[in-house]
Amino acid sequence: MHEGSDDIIDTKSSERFAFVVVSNRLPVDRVERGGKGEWQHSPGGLVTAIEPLMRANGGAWIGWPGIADREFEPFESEGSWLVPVALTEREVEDYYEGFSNGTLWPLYHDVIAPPAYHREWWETYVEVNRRFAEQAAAVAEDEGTVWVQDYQLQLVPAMLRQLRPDLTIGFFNHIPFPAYGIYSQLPWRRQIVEGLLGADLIGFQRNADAGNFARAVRRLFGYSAKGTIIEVPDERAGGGSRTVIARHFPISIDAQGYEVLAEDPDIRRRAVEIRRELGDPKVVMLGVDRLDYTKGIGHRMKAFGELLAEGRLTVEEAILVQVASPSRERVETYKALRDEIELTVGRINGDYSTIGHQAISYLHHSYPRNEMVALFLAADVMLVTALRDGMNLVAKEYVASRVDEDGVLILSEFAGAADELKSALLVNPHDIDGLKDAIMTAIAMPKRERAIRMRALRRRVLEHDVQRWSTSFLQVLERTRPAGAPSLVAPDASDDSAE
Ligand code: GDG
Repeated sequence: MHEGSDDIIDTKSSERFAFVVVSNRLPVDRVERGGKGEWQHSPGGLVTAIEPLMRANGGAWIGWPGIADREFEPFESEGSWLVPVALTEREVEDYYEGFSNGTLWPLYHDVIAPPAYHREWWETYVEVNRRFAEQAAAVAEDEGTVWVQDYQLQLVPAMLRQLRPDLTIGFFNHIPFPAYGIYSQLPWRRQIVEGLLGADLIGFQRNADAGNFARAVRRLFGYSAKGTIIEVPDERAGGGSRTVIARHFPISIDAQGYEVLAEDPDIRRRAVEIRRELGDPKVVMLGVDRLDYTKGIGHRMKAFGELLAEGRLTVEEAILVQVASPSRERVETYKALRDEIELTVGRINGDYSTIGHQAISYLHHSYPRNEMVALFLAADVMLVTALRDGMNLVAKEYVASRVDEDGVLILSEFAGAADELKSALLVNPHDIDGLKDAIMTAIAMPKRERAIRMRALRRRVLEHDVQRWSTSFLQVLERTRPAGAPSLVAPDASDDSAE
């Protein structure tokens, strides 16, 4: 945690960096309390993956600090040089809540909710992307590497290449890339693809996402896209072309970090205590999601509600704990979703709970990571029923936490994680009867089968952790660099992106 940057002496504002990460949000949040501001470190998967690289290579991180209408000087935090990008309240509304979360998010998640197309939102998206690109151009060293993250910044690669053709540029898309039949709705479909093609390497979660992108390139521009290689005409190459690679690099978690927490005696005690507080039911089922319409929270509640209605389960034997962390609360669709979910919880609890036993324990809060791990350890069945999800880190966190090799993961085939976690019980969350059967199968699964499945899942997650993800991405990116440019990653680290 840092004191207000106002007090930090800016000694390095003209310094430039060999490695620059650009993401919508910085790895810290600006929090203002009682007239005093401070920076709070917000450790997520991406931060854990990228911080060691930052320390080793002298990196800078460019992003919005999470508060509108404020300007902050760059400052140092946990070995990285942080460069806050200022956004006005109107820009937050149009670029972030509007175009990113009201247009791109639903479109890229297969129009589960209808995307809104507003020209003012698009114009602000272009302006804000330009600001991020200009910041990156200002802090990247000659022939440096810039890694741009996610759908909020898809125009940055081409804008940056225009400003700084000497740079090596990577982009990673954390959410799905939809099939062309859906993508083609976007009035600015050419501009976005052109923006992404400014990168040397474009990473996706699933092979299918990379394939959808390559097809969009062929349909919109007619460029040759064979396998993972796309040839993009380049004026600078004197009528020749540049090569852009588009392939999948499934993101992961700090698996070891979760294991360490899961071995902690305090957290293990807490897991036992949670079960007791829930009334020691035979079966604890758990869902942990941002409160988002892509996560299929309503679908799993419907399935559970029907099992109670049919008497296949009772509240004495099973409880569903649903952590729904608050998310994008100013966006209309999210307000409506919250109402809908809370109505469902109220109905199911009203119909089936008893004085001593609740059907659904619904928690609309964020919890510290320790508590999450205790919940994972307390849960016999983990429900990940996303209707569409780039990866779904929660599925991997559950698996990494189960050092006891117990617990059953029910996983939607529409989550990217399903490509890797094949020993889970895979479900189609739209098929409510199938989901109900999977829940009953999970509950009845013999201990031996649970252990066999969990061991296989754990092997995958522990071997393919987030460190491996970032290393393999940067390794492939490095191969696109001109010979002789300084290296960011050790050459012997494994590249498993094509698995
Ligand atoms: C996007 C893509 C892709 C949630 N509530 C709490 C909490 N969390 C943590 C989870 C997990 C993370 O937030 C959520 O990650 P997911 O992958 O599940 O989903 P998105 O937020 O939609 O993430 C997704 C991801 O980017 C990475 O590329 O996998 O597909 O949509 O780490 O544990 N953490 C704590 N308290 C909470 O209440 N501490």
